[in-house]
Amino acid sequence: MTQFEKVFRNSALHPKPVGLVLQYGTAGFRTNAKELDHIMFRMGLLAVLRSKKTKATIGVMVTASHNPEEDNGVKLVDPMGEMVTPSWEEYSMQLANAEQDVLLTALKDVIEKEAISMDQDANIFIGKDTRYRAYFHYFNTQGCYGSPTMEGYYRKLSQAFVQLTKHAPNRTDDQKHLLVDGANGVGALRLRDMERFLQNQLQISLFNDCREGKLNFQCGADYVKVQQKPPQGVEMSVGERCCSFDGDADRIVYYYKDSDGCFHLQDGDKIATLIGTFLKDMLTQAGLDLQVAVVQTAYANGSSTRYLEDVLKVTVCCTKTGVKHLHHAAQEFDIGVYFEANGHGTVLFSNAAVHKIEKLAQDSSIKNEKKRTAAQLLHSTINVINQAVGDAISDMLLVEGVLAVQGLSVQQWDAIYSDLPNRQRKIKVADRRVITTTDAERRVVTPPGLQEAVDMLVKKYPQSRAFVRPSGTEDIIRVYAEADTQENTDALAQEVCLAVY
Ligand code: NG1
Repeated sequence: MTQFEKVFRNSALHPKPVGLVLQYGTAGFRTNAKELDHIMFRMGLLAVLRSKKTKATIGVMVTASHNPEEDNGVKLVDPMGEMVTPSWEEYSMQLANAEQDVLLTALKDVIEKEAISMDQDANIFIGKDTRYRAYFHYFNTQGCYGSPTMEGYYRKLSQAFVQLTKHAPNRTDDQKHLLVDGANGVGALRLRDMERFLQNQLQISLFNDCREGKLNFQCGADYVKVQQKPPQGVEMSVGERCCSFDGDADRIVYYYKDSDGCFHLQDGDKIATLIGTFLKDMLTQAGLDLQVAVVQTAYANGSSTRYLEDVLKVTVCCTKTGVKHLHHAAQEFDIGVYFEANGHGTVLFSNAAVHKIEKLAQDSSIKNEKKRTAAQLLHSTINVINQAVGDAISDMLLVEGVLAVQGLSVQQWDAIYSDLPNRQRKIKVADRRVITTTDAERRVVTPPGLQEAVDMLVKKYPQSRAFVRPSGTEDIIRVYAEADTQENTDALAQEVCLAVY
């Protein structure tokens, strides 16, 4: 039996429901797990072709990130830990949506277009969540950022973190203490394993740690960000620093409760601002002329963008939602800090920037102590970061390291700027593709008239902004609004929802 005959026969065991069409969205295929059997089989086939083409290991990641437990998803990961290149997203849709009788034609079409040698070996690495992703991206970097094993990951990040804290020798136990909500996901399991490498420089109280409770249910970074309230199961005292991972641990948000019981959220925008400020400071002290840029999406709070542009004076760019877009934009700069407001992100250093920093950090002829320290701090910062795509543990250690070195409390960090009140809403629709957008998803193109309606509503409220876009991961339309007060924000969000219906 030929290879193709085997594929044909086995594909019949994973039949595609006739007529079902699925999109490769922001983060691969993602929907109710019941609809994904044929998709998993076919993505396996495509991963093999991608591996033969690149002559490298390709990742197949099975996760639905922050989605509820009944959903699942799959995406392909390229050899450097990045999302698969866009032209292969097209192939994945051709394969996924081919009816059974034309599946082999679709497969042979990819082989021919990409001139793939079928004699080439293929290597596939499969990852899954508790329904497992972020660490997997790190492993798939083939050793570029350190030894590609779990222990290699723990050691590299922990050592860099401990190096950072050596520049903050007088931290109290309170300053070292952090409450972590693991969202009952893989990040909780990994953090528990990793703690022993942190040499007591971080004392973690872990909640929602997979012992009981459901993945992402009333906990996790998405819940905290969207609901703007603490997760269930975390006992926080006034002023205590807390953070939440999402289910597959590629997002993190921070928060605390003040003496009036008010909840304060430090989301991806605040994390990007904290890191951007620190990097600019260190570069100035080290006398290094490297350009820092911050990449955001339409969901970035308007106050954060204003602070970054007007006070910090760094380049800010806005891309479409989804880390693959931010990652790509951040690669254009010496140092590109990118975070989605929901806490998904990392920092990228160009090879030239890494080289300059390393050279300076190792230069024993530097007499100026401030300069030498800054170069060493920058060097440890590079090592604490998972540049493959970012993950919650690496981002947590980076934030903790920066707060320690800068001597900042969570309240002082929060006070760098004040967020504008904001609200996100979801609208269920029959077909989200009726809405198309432009300008990094900030303006609607179709249906006609909708953008004009949104523009009129926005004019009613001070300091306001609103936009409407189809989700790339769920069958919904998302609405975002911000304005001077929470009341006005909620009214604006409601009015924009009505304009969409
Ligand atoms: P969609 O569903 O396209 O809005 C969501 C998040 C993205 C990104 C992806 C991948 C929001 C508003 N959107 O995308 O930022 O994280 O999921 O998980 O948070």
